Amino acid sequence: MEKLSVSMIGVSLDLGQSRRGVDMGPSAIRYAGVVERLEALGHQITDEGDIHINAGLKAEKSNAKLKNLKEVLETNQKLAEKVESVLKDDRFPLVLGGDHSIAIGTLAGLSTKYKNMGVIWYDAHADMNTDETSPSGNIHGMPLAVSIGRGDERLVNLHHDGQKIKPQNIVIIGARSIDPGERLLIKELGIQVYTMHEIDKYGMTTVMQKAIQHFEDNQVDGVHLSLDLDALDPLYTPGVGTPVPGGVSYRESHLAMEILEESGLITSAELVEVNPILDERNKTADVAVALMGSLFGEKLL
Ligand code: B3U
Ligand code: MN
Ligand code: MN
Repeated sequence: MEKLSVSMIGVSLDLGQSRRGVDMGPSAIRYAGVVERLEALGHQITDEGDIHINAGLKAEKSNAKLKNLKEVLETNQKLAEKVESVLKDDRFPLVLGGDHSIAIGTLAGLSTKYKNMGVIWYDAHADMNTDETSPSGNIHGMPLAVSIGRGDERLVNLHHDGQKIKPQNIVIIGARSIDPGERLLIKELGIQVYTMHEIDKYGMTTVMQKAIQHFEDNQVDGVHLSLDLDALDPLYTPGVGTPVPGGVSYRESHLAMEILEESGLITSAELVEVNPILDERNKTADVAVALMGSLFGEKLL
């Protein structure tokens, strides 16, 4: 692949869900050597540092349907602005979370440049709840719905008004925990979802080829990879807030990243939900960095 100029942005937000610790994700991923790994491949990396959150340990949880809305909005606004400025400098945004609510800001920033962007949502969950369908009130279960214009208007209109990505440009891979409201929305909008069933039945190669074909058919102008580490089986990535058994394997995930790299389509990426407190010796961050190696062009021979 061509050598990229990458801007790495950490977002130490853990208020989009209920278990503390995922705010330390960016540190854990840095500690696992992400910069060294990508530099060894010839890319130029600028670490932009972390976006800070104006909240102490006692964040406001009063709105049970949208927990910590204020902090999540503030952080995502800053992230959207940062992503937009990175794109203006013609650099590749690599965002390190934090919980998955930060995808709201990432996608808002990306949508200032990409008007027909594809999104790979690699996740055990669909993250398509709204404040009305969410069983938890956790905003990290809502970013895909928000980005297509569904849910609370303060989230939907972040950075600029309305829909940030088109539902037909989304491909969800690895899903195995989908709530009733999410299922209805997926059906209503005809979102492409490759659950564990399709991965088991057809294999990861076919699934990724179908996803790539779908993006090519839609003539997307970029593809964002949103990589939730809970897509993998907890055997490989135990350090996540909501582990779900029966996930994607380590090998399948490397293969998925390699196929994406070969496609040459990826124009931005984010890694989310790494929680060092729940992890075993930084195992999950190590896997995240190894997968970035494959996504950015690492080859065995
Ligand atoms: N779908 C559930 C659980 C969940 C979503 N994302 C994660 N967990 N990581 C919810 O709360 O919306
Ligand atoms: Mn997620
Ligand atoms: Mn998830």
